[in-house]
Amino acid sequence: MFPSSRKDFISLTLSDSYNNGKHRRQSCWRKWKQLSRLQRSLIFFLLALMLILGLLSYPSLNQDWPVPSDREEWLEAGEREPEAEPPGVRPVADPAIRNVPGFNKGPEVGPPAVLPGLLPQVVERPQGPQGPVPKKAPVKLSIGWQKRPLVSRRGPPGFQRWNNASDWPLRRDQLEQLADRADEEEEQEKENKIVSWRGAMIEADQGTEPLPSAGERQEGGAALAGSDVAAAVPAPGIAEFSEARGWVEKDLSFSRNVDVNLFESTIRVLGGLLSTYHLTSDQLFLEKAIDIGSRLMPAFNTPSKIPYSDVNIGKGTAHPPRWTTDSTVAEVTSIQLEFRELSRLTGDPQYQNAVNEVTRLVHNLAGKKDGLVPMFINTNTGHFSHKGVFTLGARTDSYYEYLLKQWIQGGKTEDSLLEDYLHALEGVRKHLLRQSGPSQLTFVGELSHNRFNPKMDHLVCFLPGTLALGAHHGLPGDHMDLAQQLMETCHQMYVQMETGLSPEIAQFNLPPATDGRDIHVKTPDRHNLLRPETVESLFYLYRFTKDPKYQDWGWDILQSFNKHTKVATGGYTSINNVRDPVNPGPRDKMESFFLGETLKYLYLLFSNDTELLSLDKFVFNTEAHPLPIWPSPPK
Ligand code: DMJ
Repeated sequence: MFPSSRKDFISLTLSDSYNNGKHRRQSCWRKWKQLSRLQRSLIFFLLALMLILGLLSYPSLNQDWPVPSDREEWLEAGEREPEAEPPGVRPVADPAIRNVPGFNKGPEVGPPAVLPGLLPQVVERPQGPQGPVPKKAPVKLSIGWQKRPLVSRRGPPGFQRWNNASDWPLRRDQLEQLADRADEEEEQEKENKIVSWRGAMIEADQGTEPLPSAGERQEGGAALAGSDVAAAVPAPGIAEFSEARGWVEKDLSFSRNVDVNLFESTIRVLGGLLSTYHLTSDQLFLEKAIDIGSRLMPAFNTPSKIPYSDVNIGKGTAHPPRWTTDSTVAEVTSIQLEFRELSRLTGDPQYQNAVNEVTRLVHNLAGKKDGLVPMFINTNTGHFSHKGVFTLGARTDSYYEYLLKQWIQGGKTEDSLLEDYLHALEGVRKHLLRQSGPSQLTFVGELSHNRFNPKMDHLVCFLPGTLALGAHHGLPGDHMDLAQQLMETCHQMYVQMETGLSPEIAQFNLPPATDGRDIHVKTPDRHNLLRPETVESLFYLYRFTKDPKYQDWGWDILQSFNKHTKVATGGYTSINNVRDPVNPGPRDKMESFFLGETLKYLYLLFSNDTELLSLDKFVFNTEAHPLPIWPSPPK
């Protein structure tokens, strides 16, 4: 045998060798042994310190740098776009959809209930006491950045053309007007040729789907993408809907040995199927909804009744992620609209009992800060974990959204939901709301162990829409005031970027700002995933105020998507860098929510028909799938 020094020599000379690791380890061990006791103790101390610091910063790290998880693997698999748009495919937003009788036929529901003493369906002017955020002067931006030219179009003519479904067929004068614009439309329609639901469609061998560029296949997730997007075109009679229906009937089977994420499967698949059922009255979609809903139920078999994140829908087993027994608060509190609706439709209370129990537990839970919730909850103890970080962004966002929306869904009778929602808004005003410098943009930051962090996820841009929805349903007028201020901020998160597209996360300057900029973006946060939250809120704000500036803002965003994220061979892609219009860094990946949500909200934003999925008859789940407001309160 060679003496150890000989081995050291060999390990160095064979540094490229595949088995060089063993020699390197031996060499390290030898060096370690040569260290003095003091040196070794010092190294131990430093390692222990790093470990403790690492553990302490886990919640924020976890948020900023999400660890790849089963959920993300599922999403990765489920949100791919096609290699190329098949020939002859019509865009989702094809105006023909507007010509389909029954497109807007939801179930007959009674008039929405009214909060005593407050008028519903009226957009109230700002009134009453403001929160800690002082009334701001009109935004006047002194940004040194390159200003993009303002495009002042209110939606593509193709969208406006069918702007009142209930008035179809159009009156003669409307038709004449339209004829005048025919050329312009033809031009425009080329540009607006978006994607068909086939864009996320599954090949005959279900369970695989093509990726945009390489013809690569991705296992799993096909059902998620397919159901999410099928629900974007629920118009019986149009070719693509029958194709989608055919796929659901023949190929969509949930009898598969696969782990799925409870939340994503609920909001996309269950929500999509329930919504399609309501829009079409086609029993097939209800049957499929019952199938997937029942298969997700094992997630609730936990010691605390707080569901696990993952379920194997074939085996009927559930488990938390590999690295923790925690679930994400937003995930366990944003499945209620769907499961409650499933119980109402089937008459089987098991679904609503399971999700109502989660709501009850969270309602009574200690560890909130003026109604704001931490990001994690433990499935064994049922208690919040990693306390001390409060955000309206990732991991808590839709908790707040579903408090209001469940209250609306149930006919505004479940007081504890409204209490929690109003209490949380107090918490937002008290702890998270600030104004940036120099332009006084109102934004929602984060609180991390009592330290304010002026950081806002794009995800938070759901809030203007939710606030406006609450005001529409009778909550105080200052909710609408705040909604409009936050809407302006979300708009600025787009227009201040060189591509006209928002980054995933924005950092706001707190006054006094030294460099004249309100918004900064950290390098790892410069991506854009084609998210819907801003256009979602624009839709609500436009519906309730009829202020055309919201359509203009949405139109500008669509133009920017077209300019920087459209893929020549078909579909759209997430990009790496919203600050670089020359090379935005296409990722070759299109999330299914771009079709299911972003395009749907743009479509609705550009329509002037308030009866198109009326907000007095429907409540949209967090994946933009409309579910009916119940005609009578829940039992
Ligand atoms: C959607 O899947 C849902 O809206 C969810 O609540 C969080 N955001 C994504 C899209 O950004």
